[in-house]
Amino acid sequence: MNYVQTVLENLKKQNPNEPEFHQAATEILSTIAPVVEKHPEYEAAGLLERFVEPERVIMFRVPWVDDSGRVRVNKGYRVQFNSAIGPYKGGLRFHPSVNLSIIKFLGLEQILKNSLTGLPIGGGKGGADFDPKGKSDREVMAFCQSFMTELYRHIGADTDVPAGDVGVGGREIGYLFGQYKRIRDEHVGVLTGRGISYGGSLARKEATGYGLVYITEEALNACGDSFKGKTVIISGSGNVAIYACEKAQSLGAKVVAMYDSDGYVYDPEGIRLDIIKEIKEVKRGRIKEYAAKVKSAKYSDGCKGIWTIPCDIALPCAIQNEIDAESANALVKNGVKCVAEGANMPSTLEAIDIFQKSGVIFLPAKAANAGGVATSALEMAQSSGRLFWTFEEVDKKLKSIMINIYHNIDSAANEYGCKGNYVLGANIAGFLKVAEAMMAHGVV
Ligand code: NDP
Ligand code: 2IT
Repeated sequence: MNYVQTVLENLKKQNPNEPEFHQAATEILSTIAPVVEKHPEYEAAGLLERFVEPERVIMFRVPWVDDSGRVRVNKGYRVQFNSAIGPYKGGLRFHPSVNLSIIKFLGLEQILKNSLTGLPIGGGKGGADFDPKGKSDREVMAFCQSFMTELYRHIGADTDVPAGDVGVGGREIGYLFGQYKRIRDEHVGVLTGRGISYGGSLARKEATGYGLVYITEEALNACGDSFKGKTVIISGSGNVAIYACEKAQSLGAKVVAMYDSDGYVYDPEGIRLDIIKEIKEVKRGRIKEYAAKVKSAKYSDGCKGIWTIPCDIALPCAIQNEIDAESANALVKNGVKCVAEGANMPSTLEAIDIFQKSGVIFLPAKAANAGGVATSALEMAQSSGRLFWTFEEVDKKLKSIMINIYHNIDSAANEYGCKGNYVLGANIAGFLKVAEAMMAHGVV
């Protein structure tokens, strides 16, 4: 067994019952093998063993009181995975499915994603098995205050800067920031995705979805194509999905389907995003309501069916492993040309293999959805410099970061003789910078 295989086997043995973490590690380690072979000093320095082991894992009790007066207890997490190139940076996920395996897979991915942005941010991730859905604002506030009452001692503007992810949007960031400020008595950039009135960056809300479409447009342009006139499917109807839809539509695409965790809507006339925003952003409602409001739309229960709708471009923007082999085969059979991941690890390893073997342009999450965290780093820069950039300035920087990421992962793939393999390109380009920094720091 070579070095990479040994590290992966040990990781699986030492971290049993963490299937998502194994999946992300397998994808990464299997593609960086050629780099590791070129650099025997990495093995001598135990670099990979250190790379796959979080620097610190924090797990804590989050007690809070619900509206009926009952005490509830959730599990809170922060995985501070790698700080070689900058302070830990990555979102918080509040969802009942959250466990250590999910937070570790997200943290590991985040290291390489953050490296790809070209900005000085390390990798971290956190969250809780708390479900904000169906809770009152007061319950969400009580939970966020309790969560921060433990988390505050582990984070800081130069140490670890959390942000949003599934279930954590502007409302939750506001409550978390309020509690941090109250405990520490500091108004600093300790969280990103903050409201504009208290130091957030313009365009952060839009950044992940817009960035996804910018990099996809660049990849399409590289083969003489574009979003214009294309039929697009977007899964999810949260923050990433909504702004991916907005930008894709503005480039002339027709988005025909979206979903939430209950089911999907298919609207062959093209999704009316104003109605989706009203349902999701204003009322926190269910996507089913769209079909009641729009005559041309049809609602179906369950999510999987969305991938059987014919499309040119698929943008999975909901959750890990939402596209399995069966769904990938359905997309390919219906002629999909490009799949770009807005969500983290939405395609299983089998699905990725199917896309790549079928010649589909496949843009992996750590490159395709890096626009969110890149704009978070721009928010950090504005906070520490006491600057406030216009929407246009931030959007322009975001676009140029995404275009750079595309060219970096494309060059890395070419350099290693795997033209068009953006999974390999992204892993190698992201890893090299982290490895260089870790080597420079010695054994730490
Ligand atoms: P939101 O909470 O705003 O939206 C999540 C969406 O995914 C909702 O429509 C939700 O439906 C759906 N969803 C969640 N779980 C499932 C499930 N098991 N099956 C089907 N649908 C599901 O989160 P975001 O838009 O912020 O995040 C979406 C994805 O993008 C995640 O993978 C996240 O890690 C990734 N990401 C987010 C970034 C950001 O800046 N926010 C940056 C980079 C990546 P429902 O409401 O019914 O639960
Ligand atoms: O997965 C991600 O990159 C995010 N949820 C955004 C992280 C951030 O710090 O903005």
